Amino acid sequence: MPNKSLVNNKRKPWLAELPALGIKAKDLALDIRRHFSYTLGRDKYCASAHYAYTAVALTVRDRLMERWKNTHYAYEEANCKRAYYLSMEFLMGRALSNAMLNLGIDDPLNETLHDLGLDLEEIVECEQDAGLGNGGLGRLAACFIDSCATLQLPVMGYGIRYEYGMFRQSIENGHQVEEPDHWLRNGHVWELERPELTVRVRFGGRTDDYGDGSHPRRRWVDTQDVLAVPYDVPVPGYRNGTVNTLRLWKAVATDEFDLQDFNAGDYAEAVRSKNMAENITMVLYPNDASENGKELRLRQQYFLASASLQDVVRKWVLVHGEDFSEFADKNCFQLNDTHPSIAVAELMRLLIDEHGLSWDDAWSITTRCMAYTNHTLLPEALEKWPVRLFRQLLPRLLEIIFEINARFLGEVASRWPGDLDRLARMSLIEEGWEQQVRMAYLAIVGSFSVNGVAELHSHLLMQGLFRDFYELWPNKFNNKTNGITPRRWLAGCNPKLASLITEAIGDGWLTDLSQLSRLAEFADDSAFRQRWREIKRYNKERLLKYKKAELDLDVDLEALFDVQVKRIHEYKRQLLNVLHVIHLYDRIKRGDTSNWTPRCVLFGGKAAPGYFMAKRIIKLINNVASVINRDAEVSAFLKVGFLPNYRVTAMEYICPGTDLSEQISTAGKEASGTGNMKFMLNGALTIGTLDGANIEIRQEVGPENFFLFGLTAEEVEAMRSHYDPESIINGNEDLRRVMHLLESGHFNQFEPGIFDPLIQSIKSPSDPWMTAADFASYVEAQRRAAAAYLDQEQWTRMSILNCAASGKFSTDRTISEYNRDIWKLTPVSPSPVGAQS
Ligand code: B1N
Repeated sequence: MPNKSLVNNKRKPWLAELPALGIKAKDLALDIRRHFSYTLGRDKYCASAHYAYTAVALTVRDRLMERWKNTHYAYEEANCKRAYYLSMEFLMGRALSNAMLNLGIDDPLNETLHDLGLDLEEIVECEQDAGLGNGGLGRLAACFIDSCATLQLPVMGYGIRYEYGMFRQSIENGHQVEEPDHWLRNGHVWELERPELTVRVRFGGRTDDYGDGSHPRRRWVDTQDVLAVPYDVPVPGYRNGTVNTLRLWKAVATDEFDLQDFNAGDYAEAVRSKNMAENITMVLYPNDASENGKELRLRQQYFLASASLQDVVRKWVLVHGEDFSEFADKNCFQLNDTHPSIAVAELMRLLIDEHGLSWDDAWSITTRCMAYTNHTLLPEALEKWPVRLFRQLLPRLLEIIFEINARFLGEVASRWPGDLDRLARMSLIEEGWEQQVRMAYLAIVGSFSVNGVAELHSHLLMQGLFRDFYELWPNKFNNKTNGITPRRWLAGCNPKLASLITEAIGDGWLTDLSQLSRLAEFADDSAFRQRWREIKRYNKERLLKYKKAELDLDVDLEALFDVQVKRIHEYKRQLLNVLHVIHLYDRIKRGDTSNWTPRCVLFGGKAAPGYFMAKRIIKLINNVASVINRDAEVSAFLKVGFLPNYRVTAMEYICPGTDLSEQISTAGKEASGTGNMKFMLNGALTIGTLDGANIEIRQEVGPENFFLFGLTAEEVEAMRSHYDPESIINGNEDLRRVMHLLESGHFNQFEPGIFDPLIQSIKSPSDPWMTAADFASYVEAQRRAAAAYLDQEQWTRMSILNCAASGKFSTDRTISEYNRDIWKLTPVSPSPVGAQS
């Protein structure tokens, strides 16, 4: 424990425990006013909602603080094994309502705010999203640490405190425009700076030998160092007294860095080098499931890995001295994709260079405490770093990687003598015009566990991408199907549905989502169905109201709300959805509208700023929407909207109001998906391919409650060699007409040619996403969905059954499996607040 000397010191009364803070409405009211006046120094002339929000947040934070401390004490005293979730992204969203819910002070606080004349909705809206992630991978990390706290597992998140999170998206003339997200501008009440825990991270320089002949040692010298300052964010468990920690690192220049130049009179140079250092944590790379490939990104990765490992190792040494014999029994690092996988080499460096361990001891420790999760099979997302860049930026780590590789290839050679192809395939170093380090292989070789994020995905890893490694170490590989936290994604975002469910089956589902299965019997209760429908309708209205400013659509609440929100990516096939929308438009214009189901098709999602095709898809969606929405003849049948700036908070409004969830990626490409789970939990039906976790969703809910279409992953691969989209288009009258409308420029009358790249990609025999191949079966599945929706009683039944079958997709289940199979931690309960006073 860092401040050992301060603990149990009876002569320091200022360290004595405080009595617990009250959580009654009157206690809360007093604290809110106290923070407003004394902490923030505001008065009756400053009635701004922002300061009211801050005062409320501080009042809630105080209650977290005491539980946070008790949790810390409990872990120290239990001397327990711990796990660390290393991730370049934590897409946390807002914290206030979540903290209120998890602390169980939502009711008294609502009452307080009402008494104080404050509007809760308005207060909550003052909070910026902590958008420190791109999409599924970052949000998964956030759901994971929520579940770890709820399960009382001693797990800490380690990430980066980006000054600028995910960019804000606006739409101008149908195009995406990016604006910087300076989310810290008005302060961030949920973080606690801990400068006393600052560590030093090294870059550049060179290596040399020292030590004597019998003990040759390597060292890393002449480095340019950067300081890593931790900012801790509390992560409350659900009503259990546990508050875990998310530790985010900020890069700060060292003092000597600028002093040298400053004293030499070169002020500008001094500031420049300061900026260089502090640039490391300036901005989140906005690419989802694709490579970033920039030097600054590698700096970020090493910065995270090194700071986090140093933090853990320093604490270890404080308690155990230089005895690392039990380190691997007490610590486990879960690598969120390859982004932090340099941690494998960094732990070796720390143990060998800084703590004098032998290679073999260090390797034994490293490979017993690292575990790697893969999140994608897409080749463009598999990280490779040029050896040249490594040598320049991290020379000592490159040496270690070469040594790991030499020993590893020795092992491969002795298992498969003479198999040179295999050696080349499995080498951590890819040869070619430029040598590259294969980060996924480094992660696999350095870890005792490798997992995928859904059954199909893990299967494809073992049989495809990582087949050679699976043959060598079959027991390393496992599956952990993703999940979502039911606190944020049902209790928090859909309070009306949550109360109805609790009324029906009790509130056990909040921490044991499998209990939702008991809802199934209510599917046959027509009064229950009626209430279910009314809530869905209310949530649709709420969704439209939330987006009213940007989405000036006059939508019938009885219409089928058909929603696809996620990152814009070709493999996710927003294009296929647009083709279907154009097909519906074409039918309406032809007068083919008998038994029509009115629809409101909503899209949302950000395109990586450098991803041309994705940005063009956004433009197409907006142009198609504008043609359709302006056509009075179409109005009663179809509306189309693009929801700008999709983010965590937007999804909290969107998923409760959705009827039909679009999960239509090319089979084999979406590792898991998690949006699919959020929709299902909130009673949407899915139209989807057999991809990622869709397969398990369909298994859980039954094929009769899922609109399946499209080729399987196997069929996709089998079709590649003879894929002929032109003949598919010519053979399908519906698709032929849709392509004709597109090609005739109907949606870009004054912007000639802008959609040609999209049209060409659909028509190309090498279209990796095979959009045309799935069109007919997609349209047919959409017909089934539309027909099903006409029977509202039946649809509601299916909606209830979807929610009832979603229990598997809680991150509580996912995290229990990580813990059972990989981390093997014992839960620890802190003592209740005030117990020591
Ligand atoms: O991770 C999610 C999955 O549910 C999604 O299917 C998957 O696409 C997503 C590089 C990624 N995979 N890879 C990334 C993100 C940022 C980056 O810089 C890759 N994201 C996923 C959770 O398992």
